[in-house]
Amino acid sequence: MTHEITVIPGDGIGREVTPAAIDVLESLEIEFEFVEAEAGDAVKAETGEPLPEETYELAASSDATLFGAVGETAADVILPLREAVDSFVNVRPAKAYPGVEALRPETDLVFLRENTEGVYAGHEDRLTDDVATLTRVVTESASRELAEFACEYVEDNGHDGFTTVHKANVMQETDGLFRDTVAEVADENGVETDEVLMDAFATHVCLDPEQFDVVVCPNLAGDVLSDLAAGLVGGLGLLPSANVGHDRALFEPVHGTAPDIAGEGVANPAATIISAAMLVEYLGYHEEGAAIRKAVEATLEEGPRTPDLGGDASTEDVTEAIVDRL
Ligand code: GGG
Repeated sequence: MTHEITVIPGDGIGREVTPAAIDVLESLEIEFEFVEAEAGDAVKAETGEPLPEETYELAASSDATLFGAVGETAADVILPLREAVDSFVNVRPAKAYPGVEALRPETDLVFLRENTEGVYAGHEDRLTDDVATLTRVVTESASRELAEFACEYVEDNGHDGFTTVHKANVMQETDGLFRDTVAEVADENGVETDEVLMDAFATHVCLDPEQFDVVVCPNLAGDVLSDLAAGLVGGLGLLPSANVGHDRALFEPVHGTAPDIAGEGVANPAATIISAAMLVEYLGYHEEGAAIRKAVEATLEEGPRTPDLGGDASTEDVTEAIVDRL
């Protein structure tokens, strides 16, 4: 069986780390057909359109999508692409690896981020020169769907329960609805939960990350707090993600385009390659996914490493080492 995978490298280091992940996928004994599509800042500069219709349609119809990174056009590209794959949750594991210098080497977290609404729902207006507004949307149905996924996720992956992160003491209606719905679903499913205000979470996760495991949170909080967790484990080059929908999914590193190093060939491919591991696991190839993870972990521990991790290897060197280990 051949799996059709849409590949959207995007901009900046997205164009360097995506081919690295393809090299890894091509070294597996799985049949893929990769269809490359454009989106992002460069294609907008060329055509005026950041997300060509063809790219949207490909993501909406292929078995899975591998996405690199976009910069200024994030709202015009990644948000519609998540809609194209009907994604309701963004799974973002943030874990420290042996051999990688980390502020908190004991960190091992998984963020389950609501992926359709909150302040990312797109209801933003410029009313006057002085006033801009944003409507924050939270629905019972999206909160319920996320919570149901979280209950299944903790059961399937052997976790004891999850922590809900919110700011319901200030955003009483929106995060109040989010918090209450998530608690209700956990209760219906017999899953243990606790809850923490998102500002307190930011402090506690820095001081003692081990007290958290699976973290369920609204959209913006999940985006920001997972980047914070990247700081605890050694950097954004290590965080993969899966945008999971009902029938398809899109996989991307958590990092952006990294304009400071783009074009130098030294971007860390680990986040995208682990995202590729999540992709093959999503397609049902668990042994292959585990093998990719093992090869990445061995390479992080023994080298070669890219400069963000203190090494002097190139993206290609690291990718080759991972493929060799596979
Ligand atoms: N691959 C990740 C990427 O391009 N990130 C840009 C970004 O700003 N993403 C916002 C989001 O994840 O919601």
